[in-house]
Amino acid sequence: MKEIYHNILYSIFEGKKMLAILIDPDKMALQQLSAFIQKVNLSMATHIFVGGSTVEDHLTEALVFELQKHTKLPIVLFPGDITQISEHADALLFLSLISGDNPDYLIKKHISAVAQLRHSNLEVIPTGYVLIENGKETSVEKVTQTKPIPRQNIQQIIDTAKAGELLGMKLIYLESGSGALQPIPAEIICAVKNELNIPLIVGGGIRTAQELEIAYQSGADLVVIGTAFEDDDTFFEELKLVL
Ligand code: 1GP
Repeated sequence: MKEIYHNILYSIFEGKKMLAILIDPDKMALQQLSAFIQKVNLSMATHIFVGGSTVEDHLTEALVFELQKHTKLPIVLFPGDITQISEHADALLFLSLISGDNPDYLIKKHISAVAQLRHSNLEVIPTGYVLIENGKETSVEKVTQTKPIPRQNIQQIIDTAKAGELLGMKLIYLESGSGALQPIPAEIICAVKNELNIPLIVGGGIRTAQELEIAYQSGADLVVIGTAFEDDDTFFEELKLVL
């Protein structure tokens, strides 16, 4: 399946919002997977993202291999590291952490990944990853040793996202961090969306149907939610009220 990006563009053209459910291989036991995925398949989810800041080697491969048996939804890798690349997925967000100044996460890890990607069938989607401060230190911050952009620096956030687009990235991902105390404010989503000509992903700290609605109404094309499902899978029921 090499149509993931095209289908994202097409959904936007049709005015359809997208939801990715994020599964962290470190937090999801394989035995729980089948029951969880049944709920995902019945929900409004359009994508499954797989990844985490730190994941034990081979866990991603095992999880993705199992996942593809249970769902027809596109499986998109959202890796914290090159050890999280699996051939069994459909696409890879080739993330460059453009809000930070750590060369490892801007280009070096990407160079290391090429040996694996050169002959791969994965659809590789270059993605500008923009980390925004949320009130507490997140694992992305710890692992990447970068500082998020303060949420009041709206112009810097806009310019960073736009620079990603001008560099040729195909998606911008505004990230508040997994388990963030607060999601990205509507004002920031709106301001960034107004400047971009490429799809906008928003994630981090979204725990209610209302927060999801606000993200969509502010301009997010695709929203990513992980923790809310990990903490309470009745959240699937709450989501039925959206859209
Ligand atoms: C994290 O944006 C994703 O990278 C999802 O965040 O786990 O807070 O939903 P949550």
